[in-house]
Amino acid sequence: MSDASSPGLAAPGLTEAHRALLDRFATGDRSALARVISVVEDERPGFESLLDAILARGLRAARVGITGPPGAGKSTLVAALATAYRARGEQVGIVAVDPTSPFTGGALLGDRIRMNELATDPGIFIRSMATRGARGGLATTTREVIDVMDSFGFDRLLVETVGVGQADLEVASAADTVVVALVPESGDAIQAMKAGLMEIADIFVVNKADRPGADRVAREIELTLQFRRGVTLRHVPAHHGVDLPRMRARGATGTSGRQAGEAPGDPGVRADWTIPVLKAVAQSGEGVAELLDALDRHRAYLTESGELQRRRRTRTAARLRDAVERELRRLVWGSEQGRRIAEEWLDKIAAGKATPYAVARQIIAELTGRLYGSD
Ligand SMILES: Nc1nc2c(ncn2[C@@H]2O[C@H](COP(=O)(O)OP(=O)(O)OP(=O)(O)O)[C@@H](O)[C@H]2O)c(=O)[nH]1
Ligand SMILES: [Mg+2]
Repeated sequence: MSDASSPGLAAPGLTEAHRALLDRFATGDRSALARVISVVEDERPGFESLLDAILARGLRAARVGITGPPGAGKSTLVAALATAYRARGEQVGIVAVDPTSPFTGGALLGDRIRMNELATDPGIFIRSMATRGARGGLATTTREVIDVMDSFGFDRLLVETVGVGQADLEVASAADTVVVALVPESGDAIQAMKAGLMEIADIFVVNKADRPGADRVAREIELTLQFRRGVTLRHVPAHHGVDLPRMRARGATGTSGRQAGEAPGDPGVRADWTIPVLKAVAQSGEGVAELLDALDRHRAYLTESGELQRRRRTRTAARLRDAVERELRRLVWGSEQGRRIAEEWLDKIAAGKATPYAVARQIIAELTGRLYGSD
């Protein structure tokens, strides 16, 4: 890989047009950013080389994901956070992965006005992405668009996604910090647990606390966190000299299972993160300062504990797996030879003389010129 100042060298396959686009991208031209995102999102010819060149510039934004059920107030929270980060002088990128989000004009007029106000701020860039039905497709391109936004140079990236399916969880986990927004409506906390939101949350916000039931939902979440913590603690081996009563006392404040492990050499001390359960009225801005504070504290925790590095590494590993799978798909189905071998073997498979698995190995072996062992 070349250094960031010569992105062209990192991607020899860049077309002239993409090279020019990249130059404009590198100077902070927002229309170039929008264009790059479209190329990546639509997987237009040459998008991989373009991505290579862009990713070679490095990633450094503080990424915050906001997820939760439809209508929980995610966009309202994102708008409030964006405004607050702007007030600190940060450049803010917003990615909304949600077809019904106000960013795409699908919601009430009030939200749209708020978003439009945000959108006229040159320090804020908003991009909404449609949810696609394609198998796995959503998560893949979405994560790449987030990377593109990151490498453009925003200080802060806010990613809104509805927390309903696996793909949404994956998008949320492209963030360094995940905020789960819930509302007081009955059953929300239970739904959140079922949907796997408990596992990915670093911060909970019970939004719409102007409605009845917010305290109850907050308590339910606290209790669930406590319970999970209790279960985790029972597996801590006593002979490591861990001070169980002390840790249990900490666990009672709702410490999650998603923290760095024990500090090496000092098993009694953990770089812990206690998941806060906050209440907010996003519409009026109530509780937003507390959320900002929690986000700052989480950022500090991430860097001090080494957890940020660990999360980035996990993300990179997942990305690498995706990239390898995509390359393999392209190698096989993008080549005349691959398709031809598959075609030739179909009759034999049908006649019971071969299996798809054996043929798959055969195809890869022929295309890569490499023979597998029979193991
Ligand atoms: N009462 C009350 N309403 C709120 C609050 N926050 C947001 N809303 C309203 O709730 C509705 C949904 O808010 P959004 O911010 O669009 O929620 P969302 O989670 O982004 O919704 P989707 O993207 O469609 O899933 C809007 O009408 C908001 O004005 C709040 O704290 N209290
Ligand atoms: Mg929304």
